[in-house]
Amino acid sequence: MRLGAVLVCLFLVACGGEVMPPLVATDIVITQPMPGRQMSAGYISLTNNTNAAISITQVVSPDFEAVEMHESLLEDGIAKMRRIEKLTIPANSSISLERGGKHLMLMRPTGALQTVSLNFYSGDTLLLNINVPVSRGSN
Ligand SMILES: [Cu+2]
Repeated sequence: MRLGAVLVCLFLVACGGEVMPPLVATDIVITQPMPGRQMSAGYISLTNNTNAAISITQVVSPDFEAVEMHESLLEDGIAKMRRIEKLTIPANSSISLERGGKHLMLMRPTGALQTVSLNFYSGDTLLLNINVPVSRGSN
């Protein structure tokens, strides 16, 4: 009966009229630029609260001259990364950009990095804007 009560509560919360944003970013880490290189990496979890897949096709930041979406891969035992054109988050699911996997590559900072603003687009549509402090560690 205990489980039944919990399920009822969840159902009430879900139907409580609170509208969830379609796309939510959590666990955001923007690294300090690697020593001697004008590049930071961005790690983030993205949750799609809608019933349709969301595809991010571009990420733009006023704090960097260029932002690319990358994925890491092993080729003949050598770690490499390549650019990906879009990042798809399936309906009602989350994806994680993390070390050794998909990530954001933030190139050529336009000033001293303290807080980074990131805008996620699908085509011309702005899906999400976040502002996050840069982490203190170098990775
Ligand atoms: Cu990269």
